[in-house]
Amino acid sequence: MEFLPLTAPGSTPVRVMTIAGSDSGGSAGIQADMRTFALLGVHSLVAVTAVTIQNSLGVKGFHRIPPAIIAGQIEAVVTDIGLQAAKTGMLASSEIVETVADCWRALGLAGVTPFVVDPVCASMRGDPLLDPPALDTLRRQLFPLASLVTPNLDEVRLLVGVDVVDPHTQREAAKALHDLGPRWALVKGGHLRCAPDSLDLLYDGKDFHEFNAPRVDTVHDHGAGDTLAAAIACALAHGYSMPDAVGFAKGWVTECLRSAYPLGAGHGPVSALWRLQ
Ligand code: PXL
Repeated sequence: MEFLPLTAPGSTPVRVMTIAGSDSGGSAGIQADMRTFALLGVHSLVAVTAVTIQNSLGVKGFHRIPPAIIAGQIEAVVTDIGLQAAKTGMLASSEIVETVADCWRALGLAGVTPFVVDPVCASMRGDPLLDPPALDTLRRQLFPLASLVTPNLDEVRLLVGVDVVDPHTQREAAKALHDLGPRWALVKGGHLRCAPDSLDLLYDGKDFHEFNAPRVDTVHDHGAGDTLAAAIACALAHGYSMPDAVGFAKGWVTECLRSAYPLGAGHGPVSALWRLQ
């Protein structure tokens, strides 16, 4: 597959920020984002929103970081280091969603810096990672600032009430998501487990773009959504168009799924480490 351009040793690479939660098991969240950033040659900037207590069997609990600390992290790096793109993951509460949206606007990043919003609502096992009232804050405050939103099918159901079962309902969902204000909406088909392929649908209010890949048969898919959104943010940071960034990231996450490994007694992570082979 293609790779992103690398910077010469000693020169400053492209910077991308993840605004997300920590996974103590190292499979999803910030840890997945940073692995993808590093292996794509991108410098990781981090605003921690929550700390989960987690292993391969599930999320046992989490601590929300105070909003002022989250805003402080974002402001500190934006005003000094600068960034070419950002992505959000677990935002945990309505207050945190609002803080991130306020920061994005106040720092003059809205409409200027690519912003990928992955609306993480729950872990793959169904452990909640977002307080229910925060769904509305996501829809109303964060989505209108997003260059792209990347919900999976469970998140689509929660956000726009569409049950995606076929290509027709996938298009309906893309339109409903786009109506909430993001520049682009990506409806990921990976959770449609009866389908032989994993088909993601991208929509900008005008044209549909399809991204297909053979379904990778593995139970070790923890962090797949995070990895996809992280790779999209890296490609956007390099100036890719949205369709090209999604196409690149789809190839990346498919390779990471093929190299997924067992970990603990539950589900293991998708692995960006294949890039080191
Ligand atoms: O994959 C979604 C996700 C994002 N962020 C954190 C997570 C998870 C899933 O478990 O734990 C911190």
